[in-house]
Amino acid sequence: MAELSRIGLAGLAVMGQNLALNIAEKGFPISVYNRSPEKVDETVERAKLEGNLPVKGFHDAKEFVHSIQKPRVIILLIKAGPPVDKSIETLAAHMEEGDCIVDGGNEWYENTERRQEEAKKRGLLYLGMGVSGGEEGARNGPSLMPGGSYEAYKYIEDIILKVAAQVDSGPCVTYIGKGGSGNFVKMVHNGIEYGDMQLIAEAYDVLKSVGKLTNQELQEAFSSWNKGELCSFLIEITADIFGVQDDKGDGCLVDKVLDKTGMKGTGKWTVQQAAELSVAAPTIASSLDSRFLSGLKEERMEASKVFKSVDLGDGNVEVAKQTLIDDVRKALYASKICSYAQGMNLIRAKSAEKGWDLKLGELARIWKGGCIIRAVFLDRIKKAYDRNPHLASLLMDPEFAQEMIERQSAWRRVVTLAINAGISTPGMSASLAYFDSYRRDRLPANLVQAQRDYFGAHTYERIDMPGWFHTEWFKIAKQTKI
Ligand code: NBP
Repeated sequence: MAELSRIGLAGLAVMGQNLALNIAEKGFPISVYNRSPEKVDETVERAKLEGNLPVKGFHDAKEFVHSIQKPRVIILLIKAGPPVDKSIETLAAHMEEGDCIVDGGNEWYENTERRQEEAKKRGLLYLGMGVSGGEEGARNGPSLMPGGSYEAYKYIEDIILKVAAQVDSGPCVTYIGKGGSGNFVKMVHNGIEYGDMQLIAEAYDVLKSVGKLTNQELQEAFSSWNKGELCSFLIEITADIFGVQDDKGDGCLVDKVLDKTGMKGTGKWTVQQAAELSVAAPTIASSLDSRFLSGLKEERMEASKVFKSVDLGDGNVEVAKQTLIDDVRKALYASKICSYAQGMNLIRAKSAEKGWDLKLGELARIWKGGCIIRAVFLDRIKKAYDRNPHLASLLMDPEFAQEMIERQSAWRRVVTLAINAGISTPGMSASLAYFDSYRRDRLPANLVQAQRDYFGAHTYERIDMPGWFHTEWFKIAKQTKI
C-alpha cells in the first residue's frame, strides 16, 4: 500500500499551490486536490521542479481524502463563501470522525463558526486559519492566524510552526482563540493593511503633488525611510515601485497605472464591525472611502473640469524638499500609530464580546514577519502590550505617547499644507482628528447632547452632579429670545 501523506490541501490557486509546496519543503508529505484537475498537475510539476518535493496529486476527491494519514487534516484554500461550503460537502463525505478541516481563506468569521458547528455534528474538528503574505508568503513563510478547535491546532502545530515565517521572536503563528477568532483577526489585519496603504499613498501624493518630487527622488525618500522607524514590507515595495520603468512606453510604470483601487471585502467588513461594536476606526474607514472614490474615475474626470476654474492651489506651494520629506515621514508614522490603535481596539472589543481572550501583544508578534503589514514597528507594539496587557489604547503607552508628542507639529504642518494645496489626505487627517479627539478632556459633545435633549428629550448628564436631566430648552429659549 502506498505511503500515506501527513496532510492534504484542496484549492490550488495562487495561495494553495504555494502553501502546499512550502509544507512539502518543510518535510511533510502532502496530498493535493483541486476542482479543476489542471491545477493539480501543475502543482505536482512545480513540486518536481522545485526540488522533488513530496507532493502527491489527486483528481478524485475520495482518493485524495484516503491518501492522508488519520486523523486526516485537510487545508482548504478556496474562494471564500459558498465555494467553501461546496468543497466541504465534497470532501467531508469521505472523512471520518476525528478528522479535521482547516479553512485558510479570508472567510467571514460567522461562516467559520457555523461550519464549526456543522463539522462537530459530523464528528470533525474545524479551524479557521487566516493566512497572510500573498503568494510569496505562502511559499516561503506566511503569518498564520488559526482559530477554533484547540485539539485540531495541537495536531497541526508541528507543521505550522515550521511553515510560518520565522523571526527573532519565533514562528509567526500562535493559537489565536476559539470560534472564528482566527478569521476575525485576519480581517482586522487586512483593515490595518488598507490603512497603511492609504497613508503611504497620501505621503506619495503630498511629496509628488506639493513637493514636486520625481519618481527617483520618491524612491530615494522611501528607501531612506525603510532604514528607520517606518521600516516595513509596504514601504520597501513602494520604493521598488518607483524604480520600475514602463516596458510598453516611456517613463515609470506607476504613472501609467489607472488610479482605481480594487478590493475583495475584508476592509469593508472591518469598518462594518467597528460600527457594530461602536469602536472608532476613522483611518481604516477613510481608506475604504478612498477606494470607493477612486472607483468613480469617470465622474472625477468630469468634476475636475467643473472645478478647474476654482483656484484651489492644486499643489502650487513652494516648499523645501528635505524639510517636507522629514515632515511627511513623521506625519506618516504618527498616523500609522493611530491606525493600529484603532485596529487593536476593535480586536479587543470583539474579544470581550465573544469571550475569546485574545492577546494583543501576541498578535503584534505574529505580524512581525510573513504578512503584508510586517514592520519593525510591530515589535514596539508587542512591547507596549507586554508592559501593560490592559493598555486602554496604544496612544496611552508612554513610549508611543512621547513619539506622538514629538511628531505632532510636523503632522499638523503636512495636513495643513495638503489642505491648502487642495490635496486630500483623508487617512492622515482622520488619524490627526482621532488623536485630537482622544487627547481632549472636553469635546463639543455637550452641545450635541443638548441638541438631542432639545428635540428628542433624550436627557443628559451634568458635569457637576450625578443623575439624568431633561430641560424644556424650547420654552426657556423662546422666553429669553431677544
Ligand atoms: P481564489 O480566492 O481565487 O480561489 C480560487 C480557488 O477556489 C481555486 O482552487 C478554485 O478552483 C476554487 N473554487 C472556486 Br473559485 N469555486 C469553487 C467551487 N464551487 N468548488 C470548489 N472549488 C472552487 O484563490 P487564492 O487567491 O489562492 O485565495 C484562496 C483563499 O485565500 C481566498 O479565501 C483568499 O481570499 C485567501 N487569500 C488570498 C491571498 C492572495 O494574495 N491571493 C492572500 C491571503 C488570503 P478552480 O481552480 O477549479 O476554479
